[in-house]
This record gives sequence, C-alpha cells and structure tokens, in this order.
Amino acid sequence: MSMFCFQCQEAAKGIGCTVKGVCGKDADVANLQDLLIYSAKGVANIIVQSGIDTTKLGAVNHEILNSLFTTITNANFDEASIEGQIKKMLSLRDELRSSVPNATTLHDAATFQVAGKEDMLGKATAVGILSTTDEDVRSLRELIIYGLKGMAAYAHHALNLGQENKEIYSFIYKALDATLNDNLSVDELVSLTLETGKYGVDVMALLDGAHTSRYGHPEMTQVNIGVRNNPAILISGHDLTDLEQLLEQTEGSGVDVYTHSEMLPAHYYPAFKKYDHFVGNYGNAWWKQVTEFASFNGPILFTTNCIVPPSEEEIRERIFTTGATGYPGCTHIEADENGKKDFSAIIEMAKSCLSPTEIETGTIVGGFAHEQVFSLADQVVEAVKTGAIKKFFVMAGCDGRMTSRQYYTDFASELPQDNVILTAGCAKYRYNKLDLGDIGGIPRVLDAGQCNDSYSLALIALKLKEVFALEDVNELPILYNISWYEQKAVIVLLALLYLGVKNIQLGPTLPAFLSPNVANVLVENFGIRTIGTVEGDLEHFLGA
Ligand code: SF4
Ligand code: SF3
Repeated sequence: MSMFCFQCQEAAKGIGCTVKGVCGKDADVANLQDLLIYSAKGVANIIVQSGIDTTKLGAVNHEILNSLFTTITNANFDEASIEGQIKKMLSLRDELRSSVPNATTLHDAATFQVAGKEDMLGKATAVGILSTTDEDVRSLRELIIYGLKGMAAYAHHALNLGQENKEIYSFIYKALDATLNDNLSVDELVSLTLETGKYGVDVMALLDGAHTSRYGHPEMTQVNIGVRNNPAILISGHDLTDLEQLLEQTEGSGVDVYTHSEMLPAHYYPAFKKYDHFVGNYGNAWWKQVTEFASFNGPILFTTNCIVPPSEEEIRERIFTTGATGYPGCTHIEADENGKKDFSAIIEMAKSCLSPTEIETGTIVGGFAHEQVFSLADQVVEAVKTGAIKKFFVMAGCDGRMTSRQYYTDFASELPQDNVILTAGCAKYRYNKLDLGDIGGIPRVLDAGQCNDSYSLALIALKLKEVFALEDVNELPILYNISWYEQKAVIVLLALLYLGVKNIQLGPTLPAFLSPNVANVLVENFGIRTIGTVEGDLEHFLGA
C-alpha cells in the first residue's frame, strides 16, 4: 500500500485508494496532503493547549483554511504547491510554539521536524489515516476532518469577500486538536461530529451573507447554454470574487466569459447581469470536463475543485489555477497582498483561440435561493394547500462519474408531476436539462445555487415550518434524496443533521469512511439510508 485515502464517494472498491487515487491523485500527493493535515493539527494543538486567542491569529487562521481546502478532492494535484504549504504551516507552527515557551503537553504534531521531501513522505506514512487503529475512532475522526475541509472551503470564500467569523476558527482548532486526542470516547467524538454540523450552518450563513451583501440576492434567471462567436474564457469552481475580477478585466476586451459546473449559479446574482460579455454556461458537471474543455477551445480558469487531470498537453496549457487549486504544468495565478489577481495572461491566450464550439442550445432556469422563494411563498403555500404540490424532494449535492448516478436522472424523470425538486450543487446536472415542466408557473426543478447554497434550502424548510405552524421540520412535506461526492457535501450533510433533519437518503453509496458501527449510529439516530432502485425508493418515499 503506497497511500490510503477514502475521503470521497469514488474511493476505490468502496474501501479506499491505496496505489493511486481514482481522482488521479498520485501517492506522493496523497501522502503530502496527509502530512499537511497533520501539520494543521499541530498548529491547532498549540493554540488549544495554550489557550491562544484566535482573534490575534490573522495569518494562521487564513493558512489553516487554505491548508484544509487544498486537500479537498480534486482541488490540488501539485506536489510542489502542497510541499510549500506544509513548509508554510510548519514555520507558522514553530513561531507560535516559541511564543508559548511554557507549553509542556504538546503532541508530536506540534513538534515534529522534517528536513525535505523524502523526510516529509516518511513522516506522512507514519501519521496518515490508518495510524488510528480503532476503526470507529478513525471513522469519526475522518468524518470530522472532512466536515472541517468543507467548512474551510466555505470560510475561505467568505474571507475572500472580507467576511470572517472568529467562532468558526476557534471551532476548527478545537476539532482539529480533538482528532489528536486518544482519550476521547466514541460518544464524545459523535457529539463533536454534530457540533461540526452547527458550525456548518454558521459557515454557510456567513458565506450566504457575504455573497448576497456584495452581489445581491439571486433571482429567477434563464441562463443561456449556447455560445456566441467570440473568443472566450471558461471559469469553473465556486469562488465569486475570482469571477468578479475576471469579468472586470475582460470587459471591453472582445473576450466572452462562460461559467462551467459549480460556477453556473453566478448568473443568478444581479451584480453580474450588467456584463454583456458574461454569456452563459458551457457544459455540465465537473466530470465531463475532459471532452467539454476540448470543444470549448479557449482557456479555463479553475477557482476551486473539481479538476479532472488533463491528459492532453494542448488542454493542460489552456488550464489556469488560482486559490487553493493547482495542477502540475498549469499556470497558477496568485493574488497580490490586496487580494487582486492579474488575469491578463488568460485574456491574451483567449484572444488567440477559436470561439467555443456549440454543444447545446437553449436555456436553463435557476436562482431559487431563499429570497426568491420567499417572494413566491404565497403561490407555493397555496399550491401545497390545494394539493397541486404534494412533496418537495431535496436532491442537492454532487455529481460524479459513477454510472450508478443515472439513478438521479431516472428518479427525477419518474417523480410524479405533483412533486417539486429543490436542488443545489453540481448534482443538478443530472436532471436540469430535462423538460420537467412547472406547477402553476413554479418550475419543477428549483435550483438554489452552489452546494453552499444548500443553506437556502434549509431556510426555505424553516420558513415553511413557520408558515404551516409545525413543531418539527420532519413534519413538512419535504423529503431528502441527496447525492454526495466530496467533503463539501459532508459539511452540508452534517449541517442538515444538526438542524434535526431525519431520514435522509444518501447516495449513490454510503461513505467508505463510515465504519459499520458509525454507520449504525447514523441509521439509528437519524434514519439515514442509501439508495435502492428508483421504483422501490419512490414507493418508500411516496407510499405509492
Ligand atoms: Fe480516492 Fe477520492 Fe481520495 Fe481521490 S479523493 S484518492 S478518488 S478516495
Ligand atoms: Fe460539485 Fe466538485 Fe460537490 Fe460544490 S464541483 S458540489 S462535486
């Protein structure tokens, strides 16, 4: 075994990747990512054990987010970049440690030293996931860590918009440190897992506030999926500040901008509608990028995951990364000290490329985040009261490569006409181009936005609970059939559990990192189950 990773839904054989990631991550990258997490835990150990006030830790707070985010699935495949981040963390860690000379009970994570890459790889093997031998403790520790990775990603986007929440940092340190503590019981780790969900809600609220205060509230929007005849740049990932800067810098240049995958919901924000050269969305969910990038013809900017390793050199040369992403051989664009990024190299490249080849035509509709849905509340409530809408199905989450995900297309197609799908994240691409119609003008697929906008779906549920004067969110006509892939979906799931949502169906498979006992806790306390057949599940949900 040259590595071990089981953090995403595509973990090899449903157990874990041991030689090379199914995602394309090689063993050295996987091991360096393990060491980066261990270094982050060391920083947390010093902070927690010495009671350091996290409000005084600007750079450390930001680098903790960056480190966690870097290790998320499909974000960073660049060994040199991860090695550099480890060095940065170790230097911040050692500086912190010297500021508290009397700290005596520090963990190895807070004190170990490594001399170079070989040394790092040796250390990584000793401190990786399998170094926790009890499978239930390992399962809970990793569940918490993956929740923290998702939390860090969202906190990082909010930070880019100038918004921070000190309590989120304090929780991240507390939880990271707890995963080093061999004295914690399984019950204590279970309650820490649920507490992670609480901060999941908080971080999504923070990001929602950061997005809407800067860009306005998403509104119902028809997004073009065809192309124009100008050279163009494709922007992927979740970071709206990168998009904002790209739109500003391309204005008047003759270069168009299209969104890809999780950037699609940017079209729903009023602030971006003023740009005539912000043309539409090109393509589908992340895993189809290999063929879509070939026909796009122009350069691609990755602001976050999900990157699929580009096998052809011609395409690799057109890919640019920024923020926590990285890929060897692709140009990485760093922000200056004021957060400004210079995208002129991408714009110049675009001018020398052909315009995109059309792969689809028409439009798709979205923008049903909380304020837009609240403004339709009377219509929605009336439709529920008259029985025109029987149930809402939350089908948020991620898409992925596995052929078993056809289930979600079939489920959406076969859902009776009086049901509405609430979605967020890249899961939507499994059914957002089907002609599913509307109910009295309300589209049957209501897309709230990116995976982090699952927060809107929670607010919508809470609003309906209030309108219908119910005691419990589980009494609402809302059912959950969620698909997951990477760690942002983990924090969304933990947030829903924290909000008291029960009977979530999670697929296409349950996480490999859930030990049988931990899976049982989720089944017994929360009624979590995984998908079966479309027919059987429709019967299960609707009793038909
Ligand atoms: Fe395997 Fe997923 Fe880990 Fe990649 S992120 S190595 S596919 S478990
Ligand atoms: Fe998708 Fe990677 Fe999860 Fe943000 S872009 S939802 S998988």
